[in-house]
Amino acid sequence: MTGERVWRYINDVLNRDHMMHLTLIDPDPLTLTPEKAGKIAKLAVDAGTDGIMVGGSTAFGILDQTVQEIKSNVSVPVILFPGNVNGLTKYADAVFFMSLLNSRNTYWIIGAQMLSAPAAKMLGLETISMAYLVVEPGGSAGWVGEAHLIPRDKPKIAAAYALEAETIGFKLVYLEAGSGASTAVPPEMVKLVSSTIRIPIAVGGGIVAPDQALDIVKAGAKIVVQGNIIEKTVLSDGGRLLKTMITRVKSEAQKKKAP
Ligand code: 1GP
Repeated sequence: MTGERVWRYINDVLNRDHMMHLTLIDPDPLTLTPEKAGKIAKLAVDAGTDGIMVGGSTAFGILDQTVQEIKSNVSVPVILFPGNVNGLTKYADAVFFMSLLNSRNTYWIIGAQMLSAPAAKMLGLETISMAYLVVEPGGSAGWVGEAHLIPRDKPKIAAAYALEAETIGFKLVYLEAGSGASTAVPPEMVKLVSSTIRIPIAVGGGIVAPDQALDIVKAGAKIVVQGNIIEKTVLSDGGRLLKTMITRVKSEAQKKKAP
């Protein structure tokens, strides 16, 4: 799919709910098969998530099949969240075309993007440019991406990067603490970034409790991304915890925007 259909969908959800919840699924041939990914996606959508992100760094040959399985289970957009140039598939609706702005290695800032841009075009994928900023502790994304990690107590650095991203023309800024991080991005950092830029801010990494998601949304995040906690809970509780969390966060976002 080309055009801006998914970008319009994102904006429609943000206009309607004042926030968006995305579920990240990281396929893995041993632990997260396509069939399991399809089930998780369905339960997450039933619980209220607005879209499915699919990582590619651990997919090892099952990315096409995983996205097809998810697509056959849900009707919300499936957006790729690639960890490298091999994270693309024509079966997805769009790709977050990311640049890890605080990497020390130009490969993660512009090299991988140069190598994969022709493939994204050839596959007909909608590209949504996203500035990716990795904050301490950073997890595997920080280690693999050779990030010069943004210190948790230095929100001004994150805000300066975000302003640079907005100035250059990125559509979104993603503040990443790392998948499975012991601590999520601090709300104080989200608050300063959101008061500095107008483009939407996505936040992910280590968000496991409803209160954490609430604090992040109150601080101004527009997109909350959760992966691990969803993979761990939805198959056993049928999506109850996730539904409670999304309902609370969406109702808080409505209050925040109420006149
Ligand atoms: C990782 O930010 C995402 O890139 C999601 O993190 O798996 O910790 O929810 P979690």
